[in-house]
Amino acid sequence: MSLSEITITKAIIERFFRKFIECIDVDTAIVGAGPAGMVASYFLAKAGRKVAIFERKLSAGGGMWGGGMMFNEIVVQEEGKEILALFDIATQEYEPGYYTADSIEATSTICSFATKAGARIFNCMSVEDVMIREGRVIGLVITWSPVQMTGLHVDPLTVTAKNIVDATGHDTEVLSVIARKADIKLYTETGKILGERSMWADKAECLTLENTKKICPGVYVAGMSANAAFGGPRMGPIFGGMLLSGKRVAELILDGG
Ligand code: 48F
Repeated sequence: MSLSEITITKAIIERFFRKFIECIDVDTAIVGAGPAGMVASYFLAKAGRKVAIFERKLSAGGGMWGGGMMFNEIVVQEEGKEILALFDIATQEYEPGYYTADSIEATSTICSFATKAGARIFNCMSVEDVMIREGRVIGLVITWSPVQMTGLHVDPLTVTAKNIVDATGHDTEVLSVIARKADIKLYTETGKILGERSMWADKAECLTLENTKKICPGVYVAGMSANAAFGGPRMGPIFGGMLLSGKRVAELILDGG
């Protein structure tokens, strides 16, 4: 049988749009496919929720591929190791309480579990704005990342979601747009984004979990974005907090809290 380029083209276009149209109204829309966003999507999809992640970059995985300073190993503590074990990711004890994992195995495996559980990841799509009705964030405004990167004057499209998770990492991009454009007070001390503090791994790992919560009507924060929102420190290449935060935000959404 000879292959037709036109059939290949039609297959990609039709199958992509079928996938995309199923995700323009979802239970949970997650912004950012870093470790926190991907773990959250896995637990939500596994529980039967319709969940889509919008990721700016070509690859899912955020800051986990590069380990620490591009040495592609990550460190997790005991609780983080338990999450990696759920995904069958190998860990090795370094010293009591410190475990290492290959960052490529960890990132690719979590991505695989999430997508096989039914989470849809839309890569090369950037969230540039939100939709708000009666004080609640009800959706996201999305565009192709290359459109943003090249500054083309093209209007975006929209998706709606019952729950939105800002898992955009250090930059808290969803919250930043809410803070800039809407009169919504965030559930922080000042009602605004408090901003990330300097490195303190021990404190940051605990706070990441504490700070994983609803931040305003319709929106949760997870991962580094949670710490940045609530003024917590960064933690560097220890990833247990990110993984646990992803699981926690999924639990909160499933509990409706
Ligand atoms: O930064 P990232 O990995 O966030 P995370 O899950 O994990 C943080 C750690 O990687 C590390 C750390 C912990 O040890 O400090 O930094 O909290 O992943 C965030 C993802 O969000 C994407 C971005 O490309 C990255 O892959 N992203 C950010 N803004 C947008 C976005 C946006 N506006 N639209 C779509 N994707």
